[in-house]
Amino acid sequence: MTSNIAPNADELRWMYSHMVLSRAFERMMDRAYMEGKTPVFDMAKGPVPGEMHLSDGQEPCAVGVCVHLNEDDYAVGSHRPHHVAIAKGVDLDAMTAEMFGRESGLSKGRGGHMHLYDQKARFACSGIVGQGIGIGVGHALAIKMQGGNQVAVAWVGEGGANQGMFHEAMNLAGLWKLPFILVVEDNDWSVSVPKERSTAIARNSDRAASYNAAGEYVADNDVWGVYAAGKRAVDRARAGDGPTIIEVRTHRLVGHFVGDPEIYISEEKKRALVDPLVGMRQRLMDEGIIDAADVERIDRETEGRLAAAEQFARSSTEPACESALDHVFV
Ligand SMILES: Cc1ncc(C[n+]2csc(CCOP(=O)(O)OP(=O)(O)O)c2C)c(N)n1
Repeated sequence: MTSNIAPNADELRWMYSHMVLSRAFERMMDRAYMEGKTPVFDMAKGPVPGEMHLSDGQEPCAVGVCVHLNEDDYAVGSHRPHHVAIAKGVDLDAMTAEMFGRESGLSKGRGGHMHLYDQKARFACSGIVGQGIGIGVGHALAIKMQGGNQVAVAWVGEGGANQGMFHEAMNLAGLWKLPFILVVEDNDWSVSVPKERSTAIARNSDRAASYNAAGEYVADNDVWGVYAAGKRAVDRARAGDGPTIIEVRTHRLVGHFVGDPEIYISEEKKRALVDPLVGMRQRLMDEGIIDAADVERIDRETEGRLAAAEQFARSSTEPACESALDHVFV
């Protein structure tokens, strides 16, 4: 959809700095995660145990929508949640500590990277693919029943959009005209299965018509496109006009999980991937929104912020073995 909705300079700087923070966070976690896991990859080893799904390349899907949200709006990420958590303002120290499995983590170290929960930032996510859609629609129903003016947004991969939850939850969101937005991150792959082998229709935004929802398609993983689609969707939701499905054609620049040998993708395809952060930085510099000194300052501040978060996580205590069944459903 063409539009004259465009971000102002402050919004552009906010989106850029959060993309930088998200990318640098992923690079830090990649390094920390791989500690102790080689020479034979063992995901139980090292200071960050378990699986790890990073979001390098998908940052526009998060910042382009979260820039329109307030602290009391709700966000539900997928199993690939860090870019959304960072754009929604989740506590960085507690998020990092959670991924290191420490007591000071968001979920006291019990949840790990796919189960981040921050009540203040109103952020949650789930490792169960597709289930965040139901949680998001639940938030939207609660908003409507309480007469609030907030919106609820959930993010899902294009593979997860084929789960039953997508259809059940979108049906209720449309039926009850809930203030709900679903962002489908089409990164082409569901692990190693390409979209054309999993999905009967080319664009998930076309499915919106079945649910009395609006559909928005963003073809090129750029912040400006996601910003405009996000603005229309949030305005619609706050005005009581019901849900929107936004599909963004995005790319993950890294494997499905850290350690993925990616044998299903050709070197040629990998080389063709375009980094949205590089493109955004260049455009902002060309348009005089930021200069080389700003780029350096933002990088330096980001580095300092992340070093503090990593230090906080590493110096926090691990939960005691006797407490393994505390804070969990048994
Ligand atoms: C219900 C469920 N089925 C299977 C899995 C295993 N799994 C984890 S990620 C994933 C692929 C998800 O693909 P997509 O939704 O496109 O998101 P992407 O990983 O590309 O971001 C699968 C099958 C799971 N976590 N939950």
